[in-house]
Amino acid sequence: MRRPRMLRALAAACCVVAAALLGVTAAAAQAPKKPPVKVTVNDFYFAPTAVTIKKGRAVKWVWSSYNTYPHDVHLKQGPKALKNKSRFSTTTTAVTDAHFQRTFEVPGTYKFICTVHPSEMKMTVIVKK
Ligand SMILES: [Cu+2]
Repeated sequence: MRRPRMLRALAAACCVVAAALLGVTAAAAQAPKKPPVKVTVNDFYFAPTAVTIKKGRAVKWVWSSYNTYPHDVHLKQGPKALKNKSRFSTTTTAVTDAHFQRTFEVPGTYKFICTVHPSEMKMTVIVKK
């Protein structure tokens, strides 16, 4: 009579492990990583000029292949809690064939400009909790 009880206990332990594994899979399936929001960098505008995302999501700036002028992405103003603000600016300009992607973990309002065309090229990213 000892053996079946042990087998039952073993089977139960296996179920617990299986459930835990399934739980991990289910949780991953419930929260798929959303693709980055695309913003195009054009002569002489960002499109769209306003993006609202939930924290944890990324924005990807993609330079248009039609551009004939250089542009960059520069964070002019960000949330107070944001550290390492320079991470949200490109270090060089590009005309075409460039992209710049950043994930936004700190909620708040982010104001971007192109430093080559600061009066024309502006955009905002709003990050919600
Ligand atoms: Cu520009």
